[in-house]
Amino acid sequence: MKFNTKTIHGGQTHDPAYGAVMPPIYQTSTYAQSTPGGHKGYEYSRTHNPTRSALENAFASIENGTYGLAFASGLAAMDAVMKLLKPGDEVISTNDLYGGSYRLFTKIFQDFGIKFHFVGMEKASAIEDYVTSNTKLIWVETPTNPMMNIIDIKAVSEIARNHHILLAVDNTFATPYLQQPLDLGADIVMHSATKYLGGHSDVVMGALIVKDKALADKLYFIQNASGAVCGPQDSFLVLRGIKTLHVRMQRHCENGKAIAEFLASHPKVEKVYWPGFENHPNHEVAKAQMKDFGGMVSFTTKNNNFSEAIKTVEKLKVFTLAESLGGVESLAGHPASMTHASIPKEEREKTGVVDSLIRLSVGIEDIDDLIADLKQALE
Ligand code: P1T
Repeated sequence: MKFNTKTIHGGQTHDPAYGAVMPPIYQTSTYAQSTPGGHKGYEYSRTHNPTRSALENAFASIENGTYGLAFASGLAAMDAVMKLLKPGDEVISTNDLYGGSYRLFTKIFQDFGIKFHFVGMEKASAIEDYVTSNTKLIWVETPTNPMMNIIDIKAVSEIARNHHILLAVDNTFATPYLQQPLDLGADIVMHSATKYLGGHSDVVMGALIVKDKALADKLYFIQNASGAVCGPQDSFLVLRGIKTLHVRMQRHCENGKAIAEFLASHPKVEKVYWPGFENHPNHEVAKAQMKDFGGMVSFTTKNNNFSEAIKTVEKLKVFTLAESLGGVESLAGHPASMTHASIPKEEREKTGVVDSLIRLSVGIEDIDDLIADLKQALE
């Protein structure tokens, strides 16, 4: 099955009860048993729920994986991955990443005795300097949030394999429409399904997808034992969202390109971060591992002026000033004071998250309206 068919049919069967084409929302916490243990595969909805199972099968299908797991949020999915580790283990992570991911690592798991190294992985070989016998996980976000750095997944996976280290890739920005990390050698794919997979800014959810059965069994155990699962209604919404992922992504990419080019030619703009530009430092890697360049664009206003950037985002009318990304509607954010405020100023500025940085999640509205909106806000 090709990707555009998988988004609609992947892992799906018609409901066995009445042939419903969409899986019903099984709004139940528990399931009747004829005798202790005599059930139809479902005992309790923290462990399994048929609507969630349908979604988990879809996750596995679109990422070319074998096993999918759905969680209450993207961070809950990451939390489950971190629980594979033990005190003394070390993690090497991209140095530019979602502020909440950095917070989970440094404010929760560091206190449990796990050591984190935040490394610029634009040259994959940089990872080698941080590998020790305790390194158990490499965490990659690509494109990174919000600087749009591109990490070569295949090159990192070779390093991971040589040292017997697990490689997890946060595929939230790219989605499997643009890149499929398991095919490039990753062991775990993670999503904030809140974003493009859901696609309509109406649900918070996370996903993990793996190929290996032993790894899947460990994660299913953690999912059930820790219990950060999503409900059936949210499962239904994300399943519905996935069915249009390929058409939405196509428009996100077209609009993203037009906005990046518009911003690059605007006199009030200092620098535009978008992997589709030939002068993006890892443009060639992006071209090789991604089908297109996505709908996320970051830029700085001239003179790194905090109040200028704030004024610009406040003036936007079609773009909504809000956290999050990946929905059909365009959003603008100011990472330094919003999504990345939990990273100390000194740390975030090292990676480029300066006070004048604005991040756009370019939606699928008419491009003329989006450009006109940015124009009036910048001028
Ligand atoms: O918000 P949640 O579903 O828990 O997902 C966390 C997360 C993980 N990884 C990436 C790359 C993300 O962008 C996010 C969430 N990000 C935002 C809310 C944001 O505005 O960047």
